[in-house]
Amino acid sequence: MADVILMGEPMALFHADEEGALEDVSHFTRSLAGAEVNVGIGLRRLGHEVTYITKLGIDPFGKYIYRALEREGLGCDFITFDKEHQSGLVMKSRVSSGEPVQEYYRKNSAAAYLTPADVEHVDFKDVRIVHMTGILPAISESACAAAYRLIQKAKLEGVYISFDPNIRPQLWHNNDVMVRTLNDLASHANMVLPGLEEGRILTGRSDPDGIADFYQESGVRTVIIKMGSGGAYACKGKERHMVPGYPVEKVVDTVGAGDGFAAGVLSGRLEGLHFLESVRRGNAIGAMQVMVAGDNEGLPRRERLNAFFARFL
Ligand code: KDG
Repeated sequence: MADVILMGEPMALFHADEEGALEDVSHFTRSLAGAEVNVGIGLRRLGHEVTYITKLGIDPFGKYIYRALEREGLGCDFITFDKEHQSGLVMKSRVSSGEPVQEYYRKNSAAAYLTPADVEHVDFKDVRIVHMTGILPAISESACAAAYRLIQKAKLEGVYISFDPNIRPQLWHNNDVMVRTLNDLASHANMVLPGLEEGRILTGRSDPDGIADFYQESGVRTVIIKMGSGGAYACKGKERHMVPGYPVEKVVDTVGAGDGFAAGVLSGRLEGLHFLESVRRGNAIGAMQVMVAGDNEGLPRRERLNAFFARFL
């Protein structure tokens, strides 16, 4: 079985070929998106085995996504096709610096029909990490129930649980429900990876120490707060460290940076790196991801990662 299990909604991404408002662009390039997919790709490129659980529509996008996941080497045994619902799509504007606009077409998508039954037969033998984001529970009640079931099973099996809140307010019908659900899911995790702004929204605390206290008081041992170019505030038990980020020549597109960070931290854990080394690797991969367009195109294989670190020796 795999080192890591991920469950989420992969989407076909239509990325504008030119800058400008999405309604003014005529040509788009298709690629792959989805927070959990990005983490899975990042881990695979570093040589780790990943099982990915989802539901796709039997449509050209679903078939494209399935093939792309196979090509990246993700384990697809727990991907099922749904005859009645379509695969999710996302359109993304092209920017030459910073945050693009993302427009989702994912309501009632096949993945929204994931249920707890979809995780019932997943084999946890040799699995070391379950990584989850706050996107899956946002897409439907049954997907949220599936997320809870996966966490419950991981806990029963003694598997390490990592949780990235990845808040998407536009996918929730109610802000209070979003905050309550994400904090409750987080409280079951061994490690929580909020961005600073996300942490503020979810905890009502403004500073990194307050955010870390909030999650640690709910039982989470490791909290790493992502601070963009500033690096990450890494808290494990009583240890707290600011781990500086890496300089980036140009921030082309910020999407996928947090997923790259998670892939770095999780791969470090799988390889037995010291906690702070893992956080450094997370910072490095986050920096590499923001320097290119695309949601996962900047996630490095081992040689590129080593070459990146070598620049700072
Ligand atoms: O974290 C980046 C992903 O979230 C992106 O690839 C797609 O926005 C997306 C989503 O909701 O999955």
